[in-house]
Amino acid sequence: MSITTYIGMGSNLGDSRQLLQQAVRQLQTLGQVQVSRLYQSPPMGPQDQPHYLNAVVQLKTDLDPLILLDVLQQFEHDAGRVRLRRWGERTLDLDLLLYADQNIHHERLTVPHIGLLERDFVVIPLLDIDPTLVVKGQKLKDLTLIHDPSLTVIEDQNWVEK
Ligand code: PH2
Ligand code: MG
Ligand code: MG
Repeated sequence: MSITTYIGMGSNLGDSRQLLQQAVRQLQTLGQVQVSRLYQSPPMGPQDQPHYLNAVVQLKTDLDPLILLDVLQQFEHDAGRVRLRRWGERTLDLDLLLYADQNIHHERLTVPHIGLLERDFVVIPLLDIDPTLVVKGQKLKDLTLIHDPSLTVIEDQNWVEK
């Protein structure tokens, strides 16, 4: 019996589109995957960095949360993970956003991901996959931040071939 998890993906260094596609293919080796549309979004944090490509993946998996975190960090490493500063530019960022409806407080991992409800580049792709999602008691589709989004769709759902 597999668990529904959501992973946020971001990149603004290197060939971001290719890096995100590769990450989706790697996630497909772990279980059944559904992918949001592909977005471009202005940077949150330091403004002197390139725009990001962002997307979200739903992954059904049997991996325990900390094992899944290890695997995500391995995928970041495989992508030649470069991260220059906090909230700054990076080649590949894979964030474990949701793990079923669990609340996890661990020194290595906080789930739901901190800031999830404030980031349109996370909330809007999540809604592509499941418009009924509720996080911390909040229906995502009722959040006001989705009405004035800073991000733009650059590809519809089929940006990764099966
Ligand atoms: N990730 C960050 C910092 N800022 N901005 C956007 N638009 N998208 C991101 O994924 C992002 C960011 C650190 O993880
Ligand atoms: Mg991260
Ligand atoms: Mg992040």
